Amino acid sequence: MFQKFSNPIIPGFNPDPSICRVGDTYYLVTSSFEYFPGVAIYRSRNLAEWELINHCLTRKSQLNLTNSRTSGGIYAPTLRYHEGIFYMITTNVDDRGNFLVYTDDITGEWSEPVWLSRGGIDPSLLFADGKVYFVSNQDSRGNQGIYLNEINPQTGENLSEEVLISKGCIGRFPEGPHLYKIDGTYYLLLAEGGTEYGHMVTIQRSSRPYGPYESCSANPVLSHRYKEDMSIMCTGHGDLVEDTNGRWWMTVLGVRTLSGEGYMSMLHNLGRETFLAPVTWENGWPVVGKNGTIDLVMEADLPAREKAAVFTGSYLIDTDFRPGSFSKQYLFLRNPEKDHYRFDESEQCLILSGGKAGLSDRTGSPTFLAVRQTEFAVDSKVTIRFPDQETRKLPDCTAAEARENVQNEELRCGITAFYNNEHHYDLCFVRKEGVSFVELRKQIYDLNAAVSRIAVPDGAITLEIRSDQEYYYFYASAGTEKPELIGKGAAAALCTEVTRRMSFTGTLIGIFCEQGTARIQDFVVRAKRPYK
Ligand code: 6LW
Repeated sequence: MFQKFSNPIIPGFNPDPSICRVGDTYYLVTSSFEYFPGVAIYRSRNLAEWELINHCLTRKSQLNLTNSRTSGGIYAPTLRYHEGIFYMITTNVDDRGNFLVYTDDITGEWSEPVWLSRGGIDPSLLFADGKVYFVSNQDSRGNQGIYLNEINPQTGENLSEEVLISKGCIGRFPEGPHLYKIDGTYYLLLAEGGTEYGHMVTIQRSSRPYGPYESCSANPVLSHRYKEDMSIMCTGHGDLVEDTNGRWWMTVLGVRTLSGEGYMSMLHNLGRETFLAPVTWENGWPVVGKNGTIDLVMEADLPAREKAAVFTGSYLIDTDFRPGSFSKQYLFLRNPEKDHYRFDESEQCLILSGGKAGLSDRTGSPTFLAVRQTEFAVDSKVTIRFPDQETRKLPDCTAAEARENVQNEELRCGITAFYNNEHHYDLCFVRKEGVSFVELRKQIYDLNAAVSRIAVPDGAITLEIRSDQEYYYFYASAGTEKPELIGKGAAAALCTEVTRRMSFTGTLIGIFCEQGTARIQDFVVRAKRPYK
């Protein structure tokens, strides 16, 4: 039965989606770059509503981000299922490159990495003909192009020579290859044109896995490169899945630009998100979405009923930090120092212990935990308390922490809208030489400055970030006071398009602590999706 669904199906920084189906359940993974844990796993029964259920890479032995650059680490993943085993293959561009992990329980632990000798990025697998085919966008000698060979997925051993099967159809940078065998025909789906505003999905087919391949005359089968309505742009990096009713679907990445009523923008701050397109087949070729484009609201024959016809309204992002219910939404920058995040059972609060590592550093792992900003409009807040002024010691922090707090020349803790180390706005509760104040700091490229500051009393302080498509607004309050607007920062400065080097992530809303210890209570992030 046809019904409406909203795009993106997985909002916020969720790029390079890859999907597979097991029975009547759909699973999808997205890339995670310098963030830990790595490769989020989502689950759905109807393709329109998704739940974050786990991550593939939850141990440093699987995901060493020590040397991860900004927008380095984990690039595009592929998720496949074969004979009771899930396989996820991806690339750690700041470690040893392409590797795969596998499990028989997608909600549990995954294997140690099986490293592969093939170069390049965007690896993918096809289980067919009693073989395991492996494609990526380079061969093991660094030659560019879509190369195919057979491997043993348990050992990573190459079982056949690497063969160049495609140099792309119509665009530069052929990447994101996925190979399928559908009704005896081999299909090669590609991303071309680069992941920005020229992004495209193309498809080719052959009667043999090693080709020769015939390009679809309607290529690109999906692209927004010529679309005048710029609310969704950069669509590409697709993956195909057949549903329980024999209908086909494509997941793709795309961006919601900061365009609004009557004005266009080629900027996006939420990162590349995951979108869904219905697919039909004509003459053995896929027809994707509305003649190769997708909309924020679409109508299609979903494989199961969706709860809300079209999603609007607001929702809470899970920010629970209690042991046993610690939110799967939380991301850390590179590999976190676990003992910098302690939960105080008696007062039900999170104790953050920060060192010198800060949000503007290009390396290291500052004391910082964050959730994806999933909508332009969010209301987020956190209540922070520093060590007691007299004793300068939290009731139960260690003597070492108490000494550190006393000696600290500047203890700071706060809430941040964080894109990367050169693009973030931090609302900080600061204690410096015994004086407490709240300041709004902005890091934009090499400009790092406090742009406003207010004195505050000792005791608990509540800091808030509210946002819309134009600005982030920063508020502070003590006790039951009315929140006071401290300042604002343009959303445009936290966008992928403005970073000095190519970047691939999205803005997060997080909490952080530097040079001391603070207690965190009531971290709340509410996202609002106002569709036309
Ligand atoms: C991804 C590749 C790409 O691996 O960006 O620009 C990389 N194209 O397909 C990171 O998302």
